[in-house]
Amino acid sequence: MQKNFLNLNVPWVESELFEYNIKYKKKKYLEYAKKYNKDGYVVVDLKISKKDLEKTIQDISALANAEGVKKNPKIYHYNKNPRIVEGYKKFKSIKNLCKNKKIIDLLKYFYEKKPIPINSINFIRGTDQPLHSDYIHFSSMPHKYLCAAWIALEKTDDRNGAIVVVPGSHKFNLIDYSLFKLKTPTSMQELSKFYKIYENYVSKLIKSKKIKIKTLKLKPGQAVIWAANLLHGGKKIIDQSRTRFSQVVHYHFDKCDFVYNPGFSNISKGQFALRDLKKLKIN
Ligand SMILES: O=C(O)CCC(=O)C(=O)O
Ligand SMILES: [Fe+2]
Repeated sequence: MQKNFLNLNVPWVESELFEYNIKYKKKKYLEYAKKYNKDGYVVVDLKISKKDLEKTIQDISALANAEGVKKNPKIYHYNKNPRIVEGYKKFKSIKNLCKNKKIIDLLKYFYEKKPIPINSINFIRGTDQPLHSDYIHFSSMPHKYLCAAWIALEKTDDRNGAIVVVPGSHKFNLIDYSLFKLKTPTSMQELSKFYKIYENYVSKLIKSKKIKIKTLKLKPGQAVIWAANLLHGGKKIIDQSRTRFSQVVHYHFDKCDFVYNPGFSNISKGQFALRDLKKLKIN
């Protein structure tokens, strides 16, 4: 952190002190930071070699064909395409993307804390996933110390389920289940009902605000980094024959008070289902 930096315990790049602190920051990623502050996401070129892209695709294919492959819970699958988790435990190529230097550097600059990769999800094809904010899945105290890097290993466009985002939505109010006056769920089954209520709420919010949804057409090796509360999803797949090899990594940050699972928390009652960041951390 720079001398004189007026530091509240909130992510610099999302804070009201963003403009104030600019003068104390190095110029290196300033243009990215301005875009992230305004729109809630940036696209960066990771300059991954063709060879590494191909190797990662090969490894993801091997994972998908392996027996007992670990996936996200059923409720987060919107088609039969697998969302493969923990691939970093098996393949160096996947782990390397979790720790990609450019992503880590950029996030340090944005958040003024050390980023900690906490998971990897690999995709072969699009997800058809409705708009949501990742903060409904991973939360922190202080708030908003969460972001994701979604990496295209091949081209994404209108037809193979590119990522869609709602620019500026990272500034919307934070949503948690207690706002819907729902009881704290005790099982995945209960949570899945509540999650549908949440998704329905987001869809109504989008309609009522008449806001624009932007499709991010990425080149192989480009990544989109999105902020904690940014609404995003997977565009409906048009061409079912197309693949969409990709990886998303979520990051929390070092030296927060705690991180928690908002799914099994009740924020209005001050009850937090704590997560152990040391255990989540990808070493
Ligand atoms: O890959 C997609 O289509 C969406 C993935 C996503 O939103 C996530 O895993 O947080
Ligand atoms: Fe997401």
